[in-house]
Amino acid sequence: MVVPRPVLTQPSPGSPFVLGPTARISVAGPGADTVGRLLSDALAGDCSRDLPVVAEPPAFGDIALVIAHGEGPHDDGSDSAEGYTLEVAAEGVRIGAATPAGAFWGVQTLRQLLPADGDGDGDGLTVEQVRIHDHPRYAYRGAMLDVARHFFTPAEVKRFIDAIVLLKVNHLHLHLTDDQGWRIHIESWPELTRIGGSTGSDGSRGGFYTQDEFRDIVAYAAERNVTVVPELDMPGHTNAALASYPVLNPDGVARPLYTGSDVGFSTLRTGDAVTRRFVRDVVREVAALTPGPLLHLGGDECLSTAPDDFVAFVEEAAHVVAENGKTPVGWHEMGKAHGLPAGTVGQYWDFTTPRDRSAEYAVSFVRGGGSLILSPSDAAYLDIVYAEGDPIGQDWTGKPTTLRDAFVWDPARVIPGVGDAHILGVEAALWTETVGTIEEVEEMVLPRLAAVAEVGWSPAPADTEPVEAARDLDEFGARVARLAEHWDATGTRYRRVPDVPWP
Ligand code: TNX
Repeated sequence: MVVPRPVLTQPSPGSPFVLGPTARISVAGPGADTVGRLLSDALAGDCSRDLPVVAEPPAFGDIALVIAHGEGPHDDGSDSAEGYTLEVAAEGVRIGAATPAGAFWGVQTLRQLLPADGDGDGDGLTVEQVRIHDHPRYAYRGAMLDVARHFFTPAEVKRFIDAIVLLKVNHLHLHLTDDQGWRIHIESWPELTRIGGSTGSDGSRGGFYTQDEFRDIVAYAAERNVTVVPELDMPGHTNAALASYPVLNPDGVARPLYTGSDVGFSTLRTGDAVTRRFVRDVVREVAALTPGPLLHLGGDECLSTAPDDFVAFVEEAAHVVAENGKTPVGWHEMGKAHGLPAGTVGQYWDFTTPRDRSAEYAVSFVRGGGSLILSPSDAAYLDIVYAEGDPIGQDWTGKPTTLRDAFVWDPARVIPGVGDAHILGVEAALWTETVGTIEEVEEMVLPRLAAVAEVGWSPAPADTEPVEAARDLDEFGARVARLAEHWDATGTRYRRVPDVPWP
């Protein structure tokens, strides 16, 4: 009963494991102590238990975490760095992995196998005997949080990270800049946050991360095997920057701050020396704050930038990213440019059935030696309403996105000619024009993120199998219902969609 569904689950008969009062977490191998501490912290929230972490061999009833070369699910031919094996027997639980990441995902599986018990009485914390071998289908399973439209504090971002890791999501894409706000302090352009960070959608309070706060978020994520992908959206979606510095505007006149929800009206003054310096400075500072390999440049919906200017601008900006040691990522429109650095990653946001020229733009990243992240907006845009008439959310995709819509699709069947070899992974995106609080964030994301996470982690359906047959919504819904126990125990909000037999 795990989400995402593991590669191989072999239940066996015999007495279950009981998480008894003397249970400890026994750790061995490099990085295992950190994973052990995170498991201990998680169990405190899930079932009000406080397990000591010890660097000793396991005794009867303990949970052992073993990180060593050769551990993990190698016997099925996989060499995924994020794989793990989990064995539950009456004598104890053993999680084996070759890396801390693998062990950490094994821990998330164990959390889901243990009944969540928010009352703290600790009775009945048992797990049936089972052997699980597991590794992800894609290296990239992402969740995007738009902190530009509505700002979310570092504590709220950490709460979001806590929610996504239970689902083995390993990338947090932070959409840091947009028309409504600039959220990362840039030492060389301080007005970006002083002015551009002062408001948000619907006149919300605004805010920004200092560089120290941002580093702290990145470190919190990294400890949980989550890589932060910062996005500086340009040359469109830049009104907050244009309000902060008159020189960045095509006419040299500062724009007023913007708190509405239109897109496509703003553009940097492309081809200009000051804009060039701006791009170099902001990319350099953000790259320096980012240990991860990816830096996202946006490039979406640049309806106010002349097509040739757009291409020249994104090519130059993407090369600046590469010069700073990062792989550029762009929304699929950036595929209009054919001079991007080799290996530039594209993020596809058109529908599960491509329209217009979106597939062609996406394919151009593959031609350039890059790969794709799939975020089809009719399946993986989690700001789209769940149901007609919802007070929160957008409906521009033409119909609500149900749990079924988020679940019943396959990344390798979206863009003709683009299969798993060219797909880095999947990402669910939460835009926040209409989403103002972290509780609302969670209700928009859960349970649909569980569906996208499973699409990204669990094995591909057989080529011959229609995707509708491969993804059994009833069976998935039953597993999602178990997740709700954890969400209830940890005070995480979720939407009680109709497809799930909620507890
Ligand atoms: C599209 S598609 C956007 C965002 C909006 C979102 C609202 C894309 C890359 N950008 O600017 O917030 O729709 O659903």
